[in-house]
Amino acid sequence: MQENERKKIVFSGIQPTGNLHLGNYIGALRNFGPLQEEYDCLYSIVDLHAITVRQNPTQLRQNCLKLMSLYLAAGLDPDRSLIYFQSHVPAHAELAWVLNCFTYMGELSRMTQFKDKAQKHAENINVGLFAYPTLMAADILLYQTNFVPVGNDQKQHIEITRDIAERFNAIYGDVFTIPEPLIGKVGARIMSLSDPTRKMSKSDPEDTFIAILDEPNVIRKKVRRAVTDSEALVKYDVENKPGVSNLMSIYSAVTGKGFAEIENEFVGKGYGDFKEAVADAVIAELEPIQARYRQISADKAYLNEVMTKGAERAAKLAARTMSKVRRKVGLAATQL
Ligand code: AQP
Repeated sequence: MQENERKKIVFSGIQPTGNLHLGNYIGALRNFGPLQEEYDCLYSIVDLHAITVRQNPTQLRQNCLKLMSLYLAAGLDPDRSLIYFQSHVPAHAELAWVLNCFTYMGELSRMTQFKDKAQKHAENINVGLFAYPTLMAADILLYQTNFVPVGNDQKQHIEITRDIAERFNAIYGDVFTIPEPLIGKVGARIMSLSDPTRKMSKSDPEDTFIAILDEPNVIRKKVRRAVTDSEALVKYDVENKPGVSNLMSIYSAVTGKGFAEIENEFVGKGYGDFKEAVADAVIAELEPIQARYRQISADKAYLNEVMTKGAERAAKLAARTMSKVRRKVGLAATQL
């Protein structure tokens, strides 16, 4: 790349809503580090998104720090990537408001995540939950993002982000870069261990997911208990063997082996052997991250420094887009 050529921008975020699981790791987090080589990356702890569902305030604060420690333990380098809390850059909320005015109720009503979460939290279907995609669009568009690494479940939200940006640009000129999703081929949708037809989710009961920070013996127990079928055949067939296929996706994602190779490896062997191999591979993948996490999370001064610097740098970048947006929509500057 020419020295004067600007690197493309990558943005992604994870909600500090609980224990990060293997789905978050395989679908998103583990893809973040390698992107730092080629792109200018921003990785946010999206705490404003988290409060669309009721949170315990003390726990939310702890979860934010926990998530930042995990980002760092998974290989994010604060000298190369911008790591910050979403709520420390008020421009996210400001742009989200503007974008709300360019987004239709019908569009938001079609979002699968809204429908799922409205069902899960029927007692609290708030406006924030409904407008979640416009805040996510603001996160992405504020930084003129080119690529958004996410799991498959977020594809629809990237599509609406593109629609909103194109609509805005059609009225006001080229204000926003149109982003594209980066979705991995394997493991973009890891399913629940107890119901492999549903995605693995932080807010489901503990035994349905493997947390990144689960102890090795807990991981082994959870894999052993994962739902499979009675055929005793390791074969990738999502429709008829969703449990086995899910474990194969996990195994493939952490070992790099293809599905055919995995099927051959376990010819004539039962699910017992297969599950032990899956557990071994997952433990081997997560143990080094867990060790780094224990070190990093104990260093509060370091975490504070990363958090503060990240917010300052992100706020500067966000201010550029925000001042353009304000000018375009006709909000008066503070100096006449
Ligand atoms: N099961 C999954 N498989 C692959 N990728 C996944 N992601 C989430 N679940 C899976 C990806 O992880 C990133 C962060 O997700 P999030 O913070 O938006 O929240 P979530 O994990 O999608 O939500 P959960 O697990 O259902 O928790 P709650 O209940 O708190 O909302 C995203 O890139 C997502 O694609």
